[in-house]
Amino acid sequence: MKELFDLTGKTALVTGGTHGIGLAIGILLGKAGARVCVNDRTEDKLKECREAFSREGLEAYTLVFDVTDEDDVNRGISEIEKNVGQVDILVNNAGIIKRIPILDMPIADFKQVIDVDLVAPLIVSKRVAPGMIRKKQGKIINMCSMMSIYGRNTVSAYASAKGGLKLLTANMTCEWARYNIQINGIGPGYIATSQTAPIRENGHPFNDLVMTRTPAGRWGEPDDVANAALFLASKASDFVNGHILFVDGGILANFGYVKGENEVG
Ligand code: NAP
Ligand code: GCO
Repeated sequence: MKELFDLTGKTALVTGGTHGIGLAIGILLGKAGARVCVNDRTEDKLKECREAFSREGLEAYTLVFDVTDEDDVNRGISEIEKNVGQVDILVNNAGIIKRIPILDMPIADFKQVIDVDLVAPLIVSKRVAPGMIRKKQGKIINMCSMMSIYGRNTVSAYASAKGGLKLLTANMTCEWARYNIQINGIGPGYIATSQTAPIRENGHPFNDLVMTRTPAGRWGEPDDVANAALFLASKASDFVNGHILFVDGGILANFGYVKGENEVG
């Protein structure tokens, strides 16, 4: 049973994995035996990331590159291939959000979100996939979202990107599954990270919405998402492909309820 989730000998890259969901994923993949690489845009966050890994008795190979810059990505992946090994597990985790009403959103802002959340997973996957094809094995995990299937006020750019990422995951599957590469997405619900801090903290009303709309009655934690990533990175998911695994405490199953109607006991 342990072998199913043993990543010993595998090289994993978690983009933007210096904190939040990405850091939790990187640490768990490391605990499962993978050699874990993490990139970010600045060295200071990578230093904190190495310290976080070290506190777990693990080592992260960290490097600076911007996932939206094709030349930077090529340089970064070449460095990983030279110093660590070919990427066996790619987690396209890096992402941003801008919460601005459509009529107020500058086009440049919209394009920036699309670049990071949709084009960058394509750039990094395109650079990593040829090695996986040659090796006839690989795992690609695209960090999608509930907003891959739902919209909501102010997150048009983010939902457009994450919706596109859901179908990019499907198209990668159509073209690469034949090489024993499994390409899946994870759709986290509302997770307590710096990305959601503005709508979770200081009594923000959105916090009440999440707490009532989520049947589990809590915000998710980065480790909840990391557990799903371990499954999708391991042998246990070798026949799972093109799938978006939602990790959302049941929110997508819940149309909603009148406050108090389903309080039991
Ligand atoms: P986070 O704490 O903001 O982490 C996002 C990471 O991406 C940061 O480390 C950030 O680095 C990095 N990043 C951004 N732009 C980059 C670029 N151009 N090149 C390299 N790295 C870049 O957010 P999170 O909540 O952990 O989210 C991680 C992923 O999960 C994102 O794709 C997000 O959309 C998705 N997600 C989150 C939730 C949630 O509720 N939190 C739910 C669904 C999906 P810097 O800090 O240097 O900017
Ligand atoms: C928001 C949140 C969401 C979550 C996540 C839900 O503003 O609604 O940031 O977008 O981050 O994507 O799946």
